[in-house]
Amino acid sequence: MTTPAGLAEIKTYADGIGPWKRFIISTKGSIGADGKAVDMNGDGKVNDADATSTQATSLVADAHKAGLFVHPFTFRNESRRLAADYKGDAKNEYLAYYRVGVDGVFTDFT
Ligand SMILES: [Ca+2]
Repeated sequence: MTTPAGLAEIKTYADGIGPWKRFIISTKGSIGADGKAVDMNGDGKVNDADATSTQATSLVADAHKAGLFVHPFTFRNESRRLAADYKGDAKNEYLAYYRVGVDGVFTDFT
């Protein structure tokens, strides 16, 4: 559904898409020798704060080329839900996605 052909199919019945935000900008953590995700920030928990953002995919641009709006989900103002490079500030995550060109977002923290 996220390929140009899939997006063209969606355009036959919808005006936009609401993908999981990781389809646009994902996160990447580290796996230790034990095969488990590494607690990079040493807080005793493994979550999004132990990962960093990846380069954006072409999904937003591809969707716009197909004439679709893009409103990814779900944005949260919780440090455990924010990749380390957002430095615990949800505004940095919003900015990253708006710079990629999203038209709106679904959030739990308006
Ligand atoms: Ca951690």
